[in-house]
Amino acid sequence: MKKYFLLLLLAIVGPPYSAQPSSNTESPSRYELIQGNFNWFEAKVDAERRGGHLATITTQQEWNAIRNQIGPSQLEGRLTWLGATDSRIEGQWEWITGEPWGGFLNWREGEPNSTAGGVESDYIELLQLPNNPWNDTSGQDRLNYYLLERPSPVKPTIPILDLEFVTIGDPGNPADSTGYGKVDYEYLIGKYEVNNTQYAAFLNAKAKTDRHSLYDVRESSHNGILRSGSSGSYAYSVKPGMERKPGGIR
Ligand SMILES: [Ca+2]
Ligand SMILES: [Ca+2]
Ligand SMILES: [Ca+2]
Repeated sequence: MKKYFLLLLLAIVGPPYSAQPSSNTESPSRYELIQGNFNWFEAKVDAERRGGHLATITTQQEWNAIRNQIGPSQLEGRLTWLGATDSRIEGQWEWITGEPWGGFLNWREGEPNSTAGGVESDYIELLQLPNNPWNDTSGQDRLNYYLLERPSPVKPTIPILDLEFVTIGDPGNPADSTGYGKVDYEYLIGKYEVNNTQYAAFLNAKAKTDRHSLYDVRESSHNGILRSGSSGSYAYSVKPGMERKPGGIR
């Protein structure tokens, strides 16, 4: 019974990770404009030295996140290197991280045009224009900025983005002989049990202040998840050996 209650709560509160890569303010910024004097190759090395890479903009959501974090006016005032090239096969653009190409494209009209003054254009810069359309240019150009992307601060060991839910219909069903079981509305419930690793990630995302009592204190001595810290900064970790056991439950 309890288990279903937890899953139901999970369904109500929503999956732990919505698409908000830039909303985490506790770690160094996910995206940063780095100022200097770089050709593309120097910018790439500098980004790696800082523990990141030249930014890859693979979705509209990511571009929105970058603009939110850095500020459109900051970006639009600058020529900025990105982490993409067609140097291996002319015309076949690739992100330097190997992420799939084509989920988001922002070429300026007429670009990519493959050459600039007779020089191969195999590298992408963000242009100094509204919404920063892309231009292919020579990697030897010297720009004063590149866009640094750091790895996501949250790296769940088990993917929890893809939780599957099923709709529970039949609103207004009668209660069973215990008096429970009646629900007056349609709702979603997790299709599979979540395990402790997933549930701890959920708690870390949603229960720093545990307003909804998502962590069951009464069962803390024998469930699979430990809580430390104080309200507002609670942190949750999985007890060794309990990682794949059903979440939140002993
Ligand atoms: Ca990226
Ligand atoms: Ca090219
Ligand atoms: Ca061009």
